[in-house]
Amino acid sequence: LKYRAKEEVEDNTDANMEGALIARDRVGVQDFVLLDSHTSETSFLNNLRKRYQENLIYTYIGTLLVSVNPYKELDIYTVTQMQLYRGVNFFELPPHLYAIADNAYRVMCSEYNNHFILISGESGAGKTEASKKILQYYAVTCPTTEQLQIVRDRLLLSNPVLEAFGNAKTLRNDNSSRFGKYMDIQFDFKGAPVGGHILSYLIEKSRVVHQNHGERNFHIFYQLLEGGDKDLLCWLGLERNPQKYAYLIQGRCAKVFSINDKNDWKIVRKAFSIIDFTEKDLEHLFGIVASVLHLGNIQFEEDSNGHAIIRNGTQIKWISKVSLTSQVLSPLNVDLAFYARDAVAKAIYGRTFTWLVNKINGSLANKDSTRKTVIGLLDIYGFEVLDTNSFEQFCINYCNEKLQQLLIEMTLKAEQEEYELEGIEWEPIPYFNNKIICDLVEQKHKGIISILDEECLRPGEATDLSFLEKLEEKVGDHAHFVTRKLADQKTRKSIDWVDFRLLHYAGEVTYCAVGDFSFVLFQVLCNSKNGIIRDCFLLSELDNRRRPETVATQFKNSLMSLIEILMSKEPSYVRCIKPNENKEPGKFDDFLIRHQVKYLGLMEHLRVRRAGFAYRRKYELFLQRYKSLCPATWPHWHGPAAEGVERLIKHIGYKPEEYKLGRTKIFIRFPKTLFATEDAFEFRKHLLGMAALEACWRGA
Ligand code: AOV
Ligand code: MG
Repeated sequence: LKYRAKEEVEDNTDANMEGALIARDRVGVQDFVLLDSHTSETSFLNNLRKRYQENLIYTYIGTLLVSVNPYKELDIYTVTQMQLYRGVNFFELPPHLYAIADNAYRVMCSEYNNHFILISGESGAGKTEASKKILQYYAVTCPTTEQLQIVRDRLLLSNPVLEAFGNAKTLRNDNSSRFGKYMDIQFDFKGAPVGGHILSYLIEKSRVVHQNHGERNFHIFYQLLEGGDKDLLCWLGLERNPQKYAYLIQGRCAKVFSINDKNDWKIVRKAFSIIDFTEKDLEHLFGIVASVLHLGNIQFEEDSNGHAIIRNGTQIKWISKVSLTSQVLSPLNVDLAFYARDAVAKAIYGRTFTWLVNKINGSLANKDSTRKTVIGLLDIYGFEVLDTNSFEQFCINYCNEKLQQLLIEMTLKAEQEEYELEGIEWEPIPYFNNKIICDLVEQKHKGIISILDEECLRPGEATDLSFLEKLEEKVGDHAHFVTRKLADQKTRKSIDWVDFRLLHYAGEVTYCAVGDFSFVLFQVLCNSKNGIIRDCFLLSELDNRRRPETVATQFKNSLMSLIEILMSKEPSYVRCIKPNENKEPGKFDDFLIRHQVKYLGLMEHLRVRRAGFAYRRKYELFLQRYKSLCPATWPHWHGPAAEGVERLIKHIGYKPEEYKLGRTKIFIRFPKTLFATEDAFEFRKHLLGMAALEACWRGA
């Protein structure tokens, strides 16, 4: 019964074929590979829509999972459901995140290798929810001991803390991730989660000082004001009303219907205590949050010399009390003073976030040196287009571009190259390769980031306009790059802002860029009496500032090493789709979804899958696992592995259309074939006595 799914409709050989066909008509097929008609975009969309309307938000393309955000609570994430998916073969139950999670886990346990699950899709598509559900799945289903409970709790509770400081309401998503996150979950040889490690990517600092209409600052500010007890607020010099703070009112939506700040505050407070934050840590941390709010309320006026003076000293007093030590006396004009104020707020917040991640990592660290395997979860900020897109959107979208590239490399390209390499006959399938856009951004000397770096090295001489001119000169004729004509530039009022436009894989975005951080202010922060701030602004950094890496280059490098981390692991993919622009349950916006299906390359993926092979393994590995199924190969086969495999599959009766033999690997077309073999193996294992067999196929 465990194997019987409610919507088991793909099995045409079933006696009850008629019933299955009727069901299929209603709920569609659970794997796009099984679609009857030729693979047109329309039939793809129809299938997705049918399922969505039946609350079936998940559909496979082979082993890749497509998810459409339901925007409502579904009862498919219960513990009973989790247990249902535990240890069950991939296609025997309706598609689910749990099946992806379980599959990665089982392969990890049996092959002792590392995995990652890449969750992608545009802003609001459901990536963060998916990654949390996968983590919960492991927390509930993996074996654990009393000792390890704490690790499990910390893994789970790192989420509310990071979300409080790193997520915010945007127009596209009420809980939008404003940082990228890659989290390794470490497992011991018994498959128990024993530790974790988080890498975070560029948090959107500009949000601290500026929010667009209809957006909020990071959740933590509102949580603290709503939920913090009276004494705490009093100590921090804060008032409960968010309307009092300049950094919180620009979006004009401090209160949001879907968010319960008071309750979230409680969760975050509890999480802090479990993740091992001391009272001192928290005092400093909330001191920083408060200082940022006070900073935002500092107003400057012009004195008779044209210098900025602070209108009212109250905020400065509070800031000195809860975080900084000294005041800066620096002759700036009023505009620059405001600019410097915001720069300090952003820098403090950004670095505190990094400190927070490090602190959490400390509490997740497993010091035991025995070999561990990992499953990495990648949940980044999704592709987004805003009214004004700053440098941060440029980074976010570039990051999405890189992940799309990784996916192409690891699936479409790798798959086709492998067939060629293995000598398998194959009709090549064309696809759009976004490498050309990644190159435009990151290429040495010629890419946008290089050009930006060069301009940053000419302080005083370079302006935003000269940057734009350089772009025009170096990448002006690139197919994915557009600038306004320079003539237009002349009529623009301010040269602080420059625009250029990129044609991303997911759509067109117009960007403008600014910003830097003053040296003097850095020194003040180094001498702060707030422990966190002192840790975040190390004096030693000042010495290295002669030729600093720009933020763009740092980001580029961090992405490069992320890609390296991922490339060394076995991938699973979840592609999230956003069904409509209004966060509305049940609304399937054809136009919007068709666009995503296109740019995510889902059709190409399906074509490669349909024409291709669901499963492949090196002859040696395949033989080692299944040799007990054939008298000729059991217990030892002394000839070449390829011949052993041939004998083996003849013996168990593979039909010619079910497989192909490559140079080094066997390719199996349908998952069912493999599952039958796997079941036979399980049965055999049972007969032979498990321990002996396992020792044998591990080559012991
Ligand atoms: P994102 O991570 O992809 O956007 P989220 O995972 O935050 O998007 O999802 C956005 C919202 O959609 C959530 O807050 C939920 O209300 C709803 N939602 C998503 N998935 C589900 C689900 N499986 N069941 C019920 N509701 C769901 V961004 O971080 O903005 O790129 O930067
Ligand atoms: Mg998110």
